[in-house]
Amino acid sequence: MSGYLGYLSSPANDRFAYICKDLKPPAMNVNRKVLTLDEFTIQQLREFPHATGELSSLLRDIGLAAKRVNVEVNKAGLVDILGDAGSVNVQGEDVKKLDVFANDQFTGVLRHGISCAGVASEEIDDFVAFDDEVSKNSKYVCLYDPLDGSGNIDVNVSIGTIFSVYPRLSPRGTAVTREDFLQPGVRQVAAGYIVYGSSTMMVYGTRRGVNGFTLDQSIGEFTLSHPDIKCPEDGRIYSVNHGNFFQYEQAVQDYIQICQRKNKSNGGPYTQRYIGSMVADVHRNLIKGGIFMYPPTIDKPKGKLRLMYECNPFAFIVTIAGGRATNGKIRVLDVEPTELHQRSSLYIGSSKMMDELETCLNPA
Ligand code: P6P
Repeated sequence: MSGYLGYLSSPANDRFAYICKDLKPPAMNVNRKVLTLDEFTIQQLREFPHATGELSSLLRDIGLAAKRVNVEVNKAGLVDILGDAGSVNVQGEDVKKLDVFANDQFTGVLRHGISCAGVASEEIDDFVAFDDEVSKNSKYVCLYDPLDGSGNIDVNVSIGTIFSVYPRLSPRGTAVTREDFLQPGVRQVAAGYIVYGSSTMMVYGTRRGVNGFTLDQSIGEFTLSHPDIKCPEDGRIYSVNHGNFFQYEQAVQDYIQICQRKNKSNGGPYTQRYIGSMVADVHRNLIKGGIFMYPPTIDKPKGKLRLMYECNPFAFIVTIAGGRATNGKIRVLDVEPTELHQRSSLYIGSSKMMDELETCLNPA
């Protein structure tokens, strides 16, 4: 008897017995090779024999810090047991605010790596020049928001880390300078984020593309789960804080109402989705298609989000993936920064949705 035996019930009840003739047993994918982040970055490096490996090493460092942060974020719900920030935990250690803890993790791995000469962080007033010889001779600087949306932790909403990598401008062997950090986003060599959500994912883009890695807790490694991410050209999700509607300029109100009026006959209906955690909102739109907006408001006329470590990294990733990002006037990536923590308005997402938005913002 050839074929693949399906069910086999007791002889007394052959109603459930069937024999699928000529079906091959499903191919047992017993050893599907799942690339870890380390393997992927090394594979990418092998394809560029002249590369120094410093960027690959930096990305692996970020992955290590992200795994450490993930452990603490997952415990955050237990803060009452572990003690709130400022208290002392059962090991007698001072419990830090999670964003301070996250900042320490990313700063620590980068300081002790071989690729980063200095950092700037949402948690630190000024940039930090690493002063040991190896770091001073390193090629890159890194800017990050170590734990964006941390206000959502105590209600168990997804939060994230956002990072941006630039080649330094100052000579290697010297301490980095402010100019190394105040570069337009178009000069980034890599940017990415970690979303600590229903699963923990690290997504990063280089000029070769955007790839997503999901943390496999069973082996403690980020594994390639979303190769070559492309931002859908169109979408039906718009993300904006409606609570600020009457603070937005008229053109933004007009676009929001275009979204609200979408139906089956004009490319809709659209759905409004706003988590209030940028990493979660932009990640969803990157995967499913959509537009995320944080326009200027009366209270925040320059916008709320930070240019260097929120807007620029996402603008780089989404642009590499085929989408677009502007501040309402020009590409975010082309903004010449003047301050480390300067704010920017942000419109980012699927190119066709950005086209329609721009008919409102910049009518012909
Ligand atoms: P609002 C979180 O505080 C954050 O910086 C982003 O992650 C998020 O997109 C935005 O602020 C939400 O701001 O004013 O809508 O609550």
